[in-house]
Amino acid sequence: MKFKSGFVAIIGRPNVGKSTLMNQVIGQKIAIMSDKPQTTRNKIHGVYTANNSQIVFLDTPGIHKRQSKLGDYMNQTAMSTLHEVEAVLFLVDASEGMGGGDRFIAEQLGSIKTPVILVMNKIDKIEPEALLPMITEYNKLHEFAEIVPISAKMGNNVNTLLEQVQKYLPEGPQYYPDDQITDHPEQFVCAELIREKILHLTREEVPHSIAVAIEDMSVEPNGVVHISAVIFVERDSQKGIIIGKQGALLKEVGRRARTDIENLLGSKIFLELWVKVKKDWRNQDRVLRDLGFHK
Ligand code: GDP
Ligand code: K
Ligand code: MG
Repeated sequence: MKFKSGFVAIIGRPNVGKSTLMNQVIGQKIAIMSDKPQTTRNKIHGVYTANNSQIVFLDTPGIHKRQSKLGDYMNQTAMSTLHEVEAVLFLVDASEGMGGGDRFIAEQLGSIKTPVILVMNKIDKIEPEALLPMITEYNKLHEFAEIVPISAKMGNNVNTLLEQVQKYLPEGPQYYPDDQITDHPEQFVCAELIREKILHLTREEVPHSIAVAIEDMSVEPNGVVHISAVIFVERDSQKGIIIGKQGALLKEVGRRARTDIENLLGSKIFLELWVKVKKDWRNQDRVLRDLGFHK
């Protein structure tokens, strides 16, 4: 039997469970999760190697209606990715029914020839009878290659989904070794872990205006990894929120992030966090580039 491999994109509006699915498949916390929308901005590659095949997953940032240059960038990235992959997983939240965001994405799919698998997630929250009418609705918008109901959280039917995906892989090389699950630099994952902690610990108004950049990551002679990270916010008031009373919130962010990063790297770390105000960073192309959003 020849080895099969290929790239597969995961798309869907915020909070349908893309990161949860990725984590369920890959089995390690790589894609970050939060109840707040838009926590995943960059593509995250997860690699699943099994059954003489390898699937390289791209957790694409959401396809959104235009809001800012960052929104535009995310749309472009997401759409161009869809042409380059072997299959697209379009995730929807079966417990909520079709919403405007789902419809918007389904309409964008019209222009691509790549097979799209409709993945109806969160079936643990619904009665099975609720699926059929929803499938009928979705079928009106696009000709899906497959329709697979799953629970990413519980793991139900996720193996079936993987088998379906494997059908669409061409013969190809093993791109990554068996034990490699991501090709992103560790710095990116560290920044995402820090951002995740902030999102969990702050209120609604802050998350959309933050970005985390790793300024320095170096191993000291005693083996401790020294990481210096800057948290960018748009307003002084947000800086105050993130720092918290007598630095309490920032300390807690650091404590939680350090635990996760130490697990990830398997070594002791020293984490230094700075908060800087960078006005309107979301609309400045250069700043976006500085933060690693390459066009
Ligand atoms: P993303 O924005 O599409 O990446 O969504 P996330 O993976 O961050 O998930 C958003 C929320 O939905 C989280 O609270 C998840 O725990 C929850 N969630 C994801 N998949 C499932 C599922 O299969 N069942 C249930 N009940 N909750 C889920
Ligand atoms: K999310
Ligand atoms: Mg996500």
